[in-house]
Amino acid sequence: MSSENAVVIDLKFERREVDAALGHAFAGRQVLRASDREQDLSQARYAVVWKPEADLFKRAPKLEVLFSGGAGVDHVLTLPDLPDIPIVRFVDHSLTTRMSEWVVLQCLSHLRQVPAYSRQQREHVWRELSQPEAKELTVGVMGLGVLGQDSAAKLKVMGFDVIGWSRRKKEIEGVETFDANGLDEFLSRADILVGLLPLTEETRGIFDASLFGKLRQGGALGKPVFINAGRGGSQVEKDLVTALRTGVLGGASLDVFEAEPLSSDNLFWDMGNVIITPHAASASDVRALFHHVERQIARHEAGEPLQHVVDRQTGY
Ligand code: NDP
Ligand code: OXD
Repeated sequence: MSSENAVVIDLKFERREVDAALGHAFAGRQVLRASDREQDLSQARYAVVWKPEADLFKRAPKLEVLFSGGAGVDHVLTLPDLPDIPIVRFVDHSLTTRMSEWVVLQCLSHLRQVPAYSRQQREHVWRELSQPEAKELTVGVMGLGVLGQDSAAKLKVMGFDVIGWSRRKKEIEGVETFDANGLDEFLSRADILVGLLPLTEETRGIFDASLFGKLRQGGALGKPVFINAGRGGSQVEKDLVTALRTGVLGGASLDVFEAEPLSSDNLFWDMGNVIITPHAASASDVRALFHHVERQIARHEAGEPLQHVVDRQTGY
């Protein structure tokens, strides 16, 4: 099989899942593993990467398209020797749906007081807590891209009042939207803030003490809740800990962290009002990822434009 159509796989995912998915993908095309240091990648045209090897681009100088193994591309854009070729991010129904499930689950968990009831269960306490309705809460979604828009739609189905914020204003039926200039007004209305932003120079550290202080106090939950599944680099964790301890925030759900994996002595683990998941809000389904890559390679080889190409200027 010619190595000129080869696709390099450099995914720091569960090996068994990658192997199983490769059994159904890239028929007629040579598949090369970057983890095999003996492998000659010099003629490969495509690479599918998640946290790739540092010298990948030196070993594979003829790449034409780089595919991110996930929706986020911060792990790619900071790579040394990154070639000037299109970077395609992963956009797929499976990824979108999983994220919306996680977002709805977290919003409902705070609405229905899951952290408090879990504590009561551990302490064998039978006490009913007050119960607002979803419609009494405004959920503010920061980032109205593929994931933010689907989450917003599904939160609305559950009855939440939903507002959204993005760099450029969006028109979304039933959702009041704000652009970059409307941030303060947007925050002042949110009882639950959901972060679904990419990590860029502009969004690094955006969730800080000043931002938490602008969220609505005294809503149906009493205190605002912060939920983040975008990137940990967007949250200032020392500010977040302080906000949770001082009651500026009533709770949080965190899937992403400044440093991952979260160290075993991190303060968040033992905060009763914080729900933690290990960067698992929406893991890439590897079979769906490879089918998406196959579709894009077919477009590229047919002379059609690639889809979901990253804008290097904005960084997402
Ligand atoms: P998109 O590129 O489709 O959407 C990004 C959104 O963020 C857009 O609405 C964009 O605004 C907005 N945005 C970007 N920068 C700014 C800014 N400076 N100010 C205001 N708004 C901004 O991305 P996706 O929805 O597909 O994914 C979002 C992120 O979710 C990923 O980048 C990744 O980091 C994270 N993710 C996390 C996962 C997990 O398991 N935890 C899984 C998958 C993704 P505009 O519309 O105006 O361009
Ligand atoms: C992604 C992720 O960006 O899983 O897809 O974080």
